[in-house]
Amino acid sequence: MPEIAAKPFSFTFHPSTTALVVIDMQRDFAEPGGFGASLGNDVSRVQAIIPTVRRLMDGFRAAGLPVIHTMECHRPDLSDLPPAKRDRGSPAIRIGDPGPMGRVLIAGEPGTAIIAEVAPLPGEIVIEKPGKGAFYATSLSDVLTRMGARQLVFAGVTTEVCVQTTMREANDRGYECLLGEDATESYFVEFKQATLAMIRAQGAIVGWTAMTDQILEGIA
Ligand code: TIU
Repeated sequence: MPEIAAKPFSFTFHPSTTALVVIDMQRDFAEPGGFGASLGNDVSRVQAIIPTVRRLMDGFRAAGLPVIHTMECHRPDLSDLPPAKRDRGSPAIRIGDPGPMGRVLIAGEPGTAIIAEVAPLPGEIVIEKPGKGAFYATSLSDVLTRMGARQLVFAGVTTEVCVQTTMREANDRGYECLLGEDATESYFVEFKQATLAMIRAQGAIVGWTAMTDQILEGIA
């Protein structure tokens, strides 16, 4: 079995059962005026990883391995938006409100779109999700079963919110999960570092972590 040099130890995988899952690389989390900024966050840290995420995606594409994208978003009628989520944090602009990039975090709006540099190619799967985890109220489980996936490599934002939640959901479903250390980002430096550490602690209790160069070397 091929291996990726990872922490806390090598990540073994089979190319025919491995997929990349890119979490929520949306304008709403990376640009001023979006959802992330409305919660009071500095979004520049997210912008900085865009080229690295692109490099990782292109490596999977070149190796003929699937790339799956997720988007955190809600229906225009807000029927999948619990009031508890809408009101949380008393944001300057709430989910569904009109903002500079359209209605915040609503499917089909310009700000909700995936950032152009890391946009899905025709034919790649895009999972729209109303929660932080990508398995809740989505078809992701069925999609992965149909693909025969067993190992999942993760990238995207934010590390301790949607990425970690999804990795934990995937780990509990029996997937072996690896997170790209430099292909994920948080609005909080210390939360990212803590998340990487807690994922790989206790003998990879949630999963593995590795740098993009190591992942690309392993899948090439
Ligand atoms: N606020 C924050 O850190 N993240 C989110 O709300 N969603 C995702 O992580 N995608």
